[in-house]
This record gives sequence, C-alpha cells and structure tokens, in this order.
Amino acid sequence: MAEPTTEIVECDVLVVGGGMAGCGAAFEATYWGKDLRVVMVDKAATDRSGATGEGLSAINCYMGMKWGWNKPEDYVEYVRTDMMGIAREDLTYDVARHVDGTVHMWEEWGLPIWYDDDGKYVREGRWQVMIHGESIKPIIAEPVKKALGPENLYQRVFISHLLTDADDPNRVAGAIGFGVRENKIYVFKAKAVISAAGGTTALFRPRNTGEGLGRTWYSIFDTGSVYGIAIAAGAEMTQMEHRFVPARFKDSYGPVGAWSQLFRADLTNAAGDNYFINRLPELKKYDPYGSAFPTPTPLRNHLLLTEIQAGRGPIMLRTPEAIENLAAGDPVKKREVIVEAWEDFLDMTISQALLWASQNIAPEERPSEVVLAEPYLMGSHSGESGLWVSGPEDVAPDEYKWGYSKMTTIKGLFAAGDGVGASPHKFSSGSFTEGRLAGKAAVAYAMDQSSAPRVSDGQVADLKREIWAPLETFDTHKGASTNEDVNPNYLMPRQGLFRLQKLMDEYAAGVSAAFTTNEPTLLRGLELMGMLREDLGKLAARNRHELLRCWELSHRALVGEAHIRHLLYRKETRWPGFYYRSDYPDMDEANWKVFVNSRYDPESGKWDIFTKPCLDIFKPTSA
Ligand code: SFD
Ligand code: AMP
Repeated sequence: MAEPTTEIVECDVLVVGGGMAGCGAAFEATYWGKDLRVVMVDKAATDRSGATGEGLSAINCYMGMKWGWNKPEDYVEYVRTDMMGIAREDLTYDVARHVDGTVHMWEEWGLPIWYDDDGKYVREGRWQVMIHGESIKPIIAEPVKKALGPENLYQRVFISHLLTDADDPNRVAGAIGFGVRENKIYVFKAKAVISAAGGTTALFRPRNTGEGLGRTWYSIFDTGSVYGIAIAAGAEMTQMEHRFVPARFKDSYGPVGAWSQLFRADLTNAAGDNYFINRLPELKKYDPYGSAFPTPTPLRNHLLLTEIQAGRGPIMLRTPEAIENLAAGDPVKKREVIVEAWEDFLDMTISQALLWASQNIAPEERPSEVVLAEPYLMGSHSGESGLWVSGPEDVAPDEYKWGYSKMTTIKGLFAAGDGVGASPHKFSSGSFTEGRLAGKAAVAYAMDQSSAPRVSDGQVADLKREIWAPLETFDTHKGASTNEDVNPNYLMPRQGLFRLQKLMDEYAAGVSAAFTTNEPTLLRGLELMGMLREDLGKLAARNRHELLRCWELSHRALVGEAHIRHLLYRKETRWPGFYYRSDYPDMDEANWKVFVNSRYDPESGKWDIFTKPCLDIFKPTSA
C-alpha cells in the first residue's frame, strides 16, 4: 500500500460521529457558533450511519409535556428505578426537560409520527410514541448537513485517536484518523471535540455465528470508538461494568417493546403459563426496585432467564392472542393490527420481517420465540456505560460539576449519546437532545479559549505511523505463508475479533456463561486480555477496509478491558438478568449504591478504579 497523504483540517468545534448525538451536536453548534468553524466527521455515510440508519418504529423518549402527560421529574424516577437505583439524575433531567422540543422539530423536518383520533401522538407506552420511521436517519441528516455545509462534513473518515495539547496532556487538541476510501490521513485540529461515536456492538460472541454473523441487535457501525478514543486519552469513565442485554425475537433480534406495550402481548413458557406473573414475588428480594412498575429491564430478563434455566423454555411471545384481543372480533381491525405488526419490523429490523416470511410465521397464527441477546456496552438505551461528564449548572450538585455541561474530565472534550455514562434511556430523541446540549456548551468553551491548543508534529508523526502499521506489517510478511490469512508474523482483524469475542463471552459473563462470572474467572480473562492486547500490535491489513477493522478491534478491546476491570471491582449483583457475580450473588445497597469510575493513565498504562457517590437529587415519589 502506498504511503498516505495527509490533510490538515483546522476548526473550532469537531464532532466525531454523525449519528443521533453527532447530528444534534452539529446542528446546535452551527446555530450558536455562527462565527466558528464546526466540522463533523463520520466513519460512514451520514444519511444512513449509526443505530437509526436501519430505521426505527418508535421514539422511545418523549415526555408529552404539551399534553400534560409527564414531567421531567417523572422520567428521572422511572430511569433511576430501571437502573436499580444507579443513575445520574442531573443528566437524565437535563435530557428530559429538553427532549420534546427535539421531537417537535423532527416532525417539522418531515418525520411522520402516528396520530390518534383526538389529534395526539399515538403512545406505545408511557414514554414512547409511534412513528413511520424507516427513513428517520436521512430525514434528520438532511437539515444537519445543510446547517454544516458540505465543506464541513467528512464522511467515510474513521477517527482512531484523539490529539492532546503539546503543553497540557489533559487538554484536547483535535483528532486523527484515515479515509476508508482514500489513501489519506486526516488531522483535525480543534479547540473543542464532541465524542459521539455510538456504543459497542460485537464485543461479545454473538448468538448468530457462521452464516448469521453480522446480524446483531445494535448498530454494526458502533464499534466502541466513543469509549476507546477517550480511554486511551485518559478520560474518566463511569459504569463500564454495566451492559444492556436486550430480550429480543430469536435469530433476527426484533425488538420487543411494541409487542409488550402497544400490542400488549404476554410472554409464556413452553406450557403456555405466564411465568412472568407467577415469578413476580421472587423479585421482592430486589426491593424497592423489585416491586416497581414497570418491572426494571434487568429484572424482566432475570425472570425470563431463570424460567429457561428451570427447564421450562422456550419462552414464547404470544402474538396471536395479542392480535385477537386488540381486534375484538372485528376483521378490519385485525387486518390493521397485522399490518402494524409487520410495519414495526419493516421500519426498524427488516431482517426480522424476512425471518418471519422465510419461516412461514404469520404472527396472527404462531407465537415467536424470545431470548436474551449477547451484551452491548452503550449509554443511550437500557445501558449506562460511558464517559463521566460535568452536569448542567442549575441542577448538578458540586460533586457532578467541574465546568461546561457535558464536558468530560479532559478539557475541551465533550460527549453525548451512547458516549455519556450514567445517563441511560435517551434513545434516538434523547441522544440528539444531549448532542444539542453538548454542542451549545462546546461552542461556549471554544469561544472562551484565548488561544488554540498546540498540536505537536511529533505526536502526529507517531500516530500516523501507528495508524498505518497494519498495512506495512502485511506488506512486509505476506510471503511467509501460502494462505494470507495464516501467517506466523501477524494476526488478521477477523481472527482477532473472534478471539476477543470468545474471551468476553466465556470470562466476562456472555451468553455461553449464562451471563455469570466471578473473581477468578475475571482475573483469568484479564490475563488473556493482556495477551490479546499485546498481540494487537501485530495486526495486519490487506487494504483500508481491513485497516478499519483493525482499529475497530483495538477500540473494542480497550472497552472489553475496561468492562472486565469494572466487573471485578463492583462486588455485588445489582443487575441480575444483565450479569451475575456468582461470588457476590446479592444486591448490596449499603456498600454499592455508588458509581464505579475508572481512569486509564496513557503514560504508565495503569488503571485507577474508584467510586463516586450516587446522589438523590429529585425525591422519589413512588418507586
Ligand atoms: O426498539 C464514527 N434505538 C431506538 N431508539 C428509539 O428512540 N426508538 C427505538 O425504537 C429504538 N430501538 C432501536 C434503536 C437502535 C437500533 C439499532 C435498533 C432499534 C435496531 C436506539 C437509538 O437508535 C440510539 O439510542 C441512538 O441512535 C444513539 O445515538 P448515538 O449518536 O450515540 O449513536 P449512533 O446513532 O449509533 O451514531 C454513532 C455514529 O458514530 C459514527 N462512528 N465516526 C467516526 N469515527 C469513528 N471511529 C466512529 N465510530 C462510529 C457512526 O458512523 C455513527 O454515525 S429499540 O430497540 O428500542
Ligand atoms: P425495546 O423494543 O425492548 O427496545 O423497548 C422499547 C421501549 O419499551 C424501551 O423504552 C423499553 O424500556 C420499553 N419496554 C420494553 N419492554 C417493556 C416492558 N415489558 N415493560 C415496560 N417497558 C418496556
């Protein structure tokens, strides 16, 4: 592979990632920073990149304040309870109080939202509204691209590292990456950087392997970069032990929310019994969360998993009865419900509709199997791993406030969406909203800087060499074996990915370990992770596509290591159904109702893990 050329891009605010949070950040930053240069860089094509690129069927975070449905405080209570008590209330409140404005703006931009006969949005559940959302991403991307201007949007450029100030390693100075379709290294110099590069998919061995590999629930664009680039730069992380294990339709990962809330379908065991209702008393042990309504997500999983472990699976989602109940004997209504059922998947998870078609499953005739998927590390759905950020100045207590809102512990580095930890249940609308808040704060920060950070030529030269190394490794050693995939001198990213996924699955409480681990298992996993990360220095790439895979893998591995270290540190089982510590099987409110935070020191390579208080800001009213 030829030497890459280098393009230097100078800007004030750099947004990394063009998904929900990135689009929100870029839109707001261009509004407030009219005299500034705002640049957005996306590893893919923004029209279809990120988790919403494949479409959505609902907006899962909407208060409905104009109709008096909910107050932001109500959402804080719901989120806190769903997280079994551990969430940053200031961050949740900040999103909740602004999210309706985002949804109304999207509607003006052309997003079709369902209306009922009273002229109100159709609600899926208390916080969710239904949309015809197959095209949600291009609809949102269009005005954002217009606000930015084509000269400020870099697509198909993968960011691999952050740059730091030559005089202050704790101040961000930009980011570096490479064009996946051109032989070019990009050096973005910026006063403020907003990291909005999505969550982590395919960190664990997925349920679908072989011919099904690549069909996952969460977005295949989201390969851990939002955490990987920040950890490597020394940013403080929070709740990296947390993960989201979604209950999903088997094999194609169709989401269950519309079925449980809009269509009100029951889940039953093989005998047709409603195991959920029967097992509810078991959750008392997790009070006050165990008796909350709705039952927190991990506890719903826990009931499903324990029923299967008791030998009473498979668990079936009773679609025929749900459709029959809603139709109440009216054939026209029944047809309407069936159409809505198919649209749910055609809007959001087309492969689930294909699976139904290919397996002759008509939802009005046959129930579908539901399983727990492999874990995902993310901060926007029912997961709360991510960066530790400063809270909003009017709500955050001093413990959670050290500067501009959404700024991480690195000066000038902001985060949003999946990137922000302890701030879950944002979904599409909340991630965009959090991006907007970060965008506005990053503009204020950039304007307050009397001088731009200094990027050292040495740092850039070192990183350029490091980024391109897998291509050189391949060129140097490719003749040593007859099969390019197998070579004593290097490791291909595909093999590395399988090794990482196996390790996480077996040692860090994946599917094959029944989501269970303990200290000796984690310690062995950490040892193996050390060897894997050492070997990643020998990654080889035949082309830029594989180079992308190499850097995605490096980010994933760093996320995996952070996850194992955090799992080790928290000595309790707080989220049964997401993971179990067999050596500490109980929830321990007295000692562990705290955030677990960490910082990797890029100089020494050492990790520091510690706790931060989990403060009640808004009084619980019911949970
Ligand atoms: O049913 C780099 N989500 C749902 N949200 C809803 O509101 N309603 C739903 O119905 C939802 N469901 C759902 C959802 C997602 C998926 C995949 C399915 C179903 C099948 C969740 C939301 O989509 C999610 O919360 C937000 O999109 C999160 O926003 P954000 O911005 O944090 O992540 P992103 O949108 O994936 O964007 C990431 C961007 O980063 C880019 N990127 N760019 C440069 N360099 C790198 N190194 C990069 N790495 C990544 C990506 O290209 C992308 O642009 S349901 O299941 O609940
Ligand atoms: P999902 O389709 O599982 O991603 O869920 C979509 C939305 O519905 C999220 O806000 C979930 O927390 C919520 N949800 C899913 N299942 C249930 C349930 N059984 N009870 C209450 N809320 C649910």
